[in-house]
Amino acid sequence: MALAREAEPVGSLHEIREAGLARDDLLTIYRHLLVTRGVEERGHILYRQGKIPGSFYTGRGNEAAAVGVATAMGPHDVGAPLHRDMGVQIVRGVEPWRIFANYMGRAGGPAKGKDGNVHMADDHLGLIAMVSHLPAVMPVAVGCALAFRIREEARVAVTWFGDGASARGDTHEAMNFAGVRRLPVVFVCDNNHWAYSTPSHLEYACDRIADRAQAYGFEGVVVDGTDVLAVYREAGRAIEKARAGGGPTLLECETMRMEGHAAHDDASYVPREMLEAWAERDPIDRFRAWLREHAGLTEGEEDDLRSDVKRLLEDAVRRAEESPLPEPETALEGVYAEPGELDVLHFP
Ligand SMILES: Cc1ncc(C[n+]2csc(CCOP(=O)(O)OP(=O)(O)O)c2C)c(N)n1
Repeated sequence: MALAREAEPVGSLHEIREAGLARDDLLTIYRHLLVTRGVEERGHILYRQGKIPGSFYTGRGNEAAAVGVATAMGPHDVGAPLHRDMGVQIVRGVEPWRIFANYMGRAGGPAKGKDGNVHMADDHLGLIAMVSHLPAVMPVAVGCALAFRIREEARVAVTWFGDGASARGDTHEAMNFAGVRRLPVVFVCDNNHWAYSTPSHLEYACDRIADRAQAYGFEGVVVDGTDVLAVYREAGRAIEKARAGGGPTLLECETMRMEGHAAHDDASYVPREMLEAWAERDPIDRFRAWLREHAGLTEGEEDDLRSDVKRLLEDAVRRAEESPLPEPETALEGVYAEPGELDVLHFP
């Protein structure tokens, strides 16, 4: 029996207005979804052209989960998104050209050419860089939440992890400590049903990963991660609850990894019927249909939006390719934070 609360879908425009979103905000969310997918599609082309070293990851299928949560964050909150959460980078304001530059190891990327793919962060936008040992970032986000508590700042930390990462010790330690101290942190699980080639039933034995929240002393919620508005509403509730002193929430976004683990993986171990069923619930198609039905999205508006995004991405690729590779003598710059950088609010 599941212990976590199962979130309802969002029905009407009225309901979403109550949750604080005007029509323009809805169009911005749609734009963010399109940019998120567009960045990853363009990136994949650059990868195939041999312009991106290393590997290439996408979050196809997870766009609504990432964009929905990030839209609910406040400007001074911090987030630690992972490799399926490009939408968080986009919503927080990382310009696409800098993402392409990061992919290509150029000096203009957030990692300034010192790291590649989605290993990037802009601390001025409240973003913490991911590392490959995925849930290792969760105690870091909990540490941010503890700092907010000690400094009496009304800020919240949001930290993402996958179904596979949920089995690691760092996840337990982060959630236990956050629960004990009732810290202002939201744990977001992107449950995309696969951890590389390992399916859910070989990863955890409870019904829902969010069921575990009860054992840590806080609320667990499961939301359809392909429904951007439901994700926004539930993330908003969790974030504002944390800000008000109500402690952590574990929000499990149910999604599907629609592509291989990374570009080198054809995901032949994933049943085709499973992919076909989830393709029917494509998050961008779903939101477009909702906007047409409930917010009067017209074809003209959609065309304008799409050509605007296309232009943005073309300019972004051009600008990233113009960005130089880093100079060797900059290798040690920015590796450690300077004391003066440690204690500043974002968006000062
Ligand atoms: C400690 C550790 N073990 C293995 C890996 C290799 N690895 C990277 S991502 C991944 C799967 C992670 O699965 P999940 O947490 O469900 O996230 P997903 O990739 O499905 O979004 C693996 C095995 C790693 N990066 N770190």
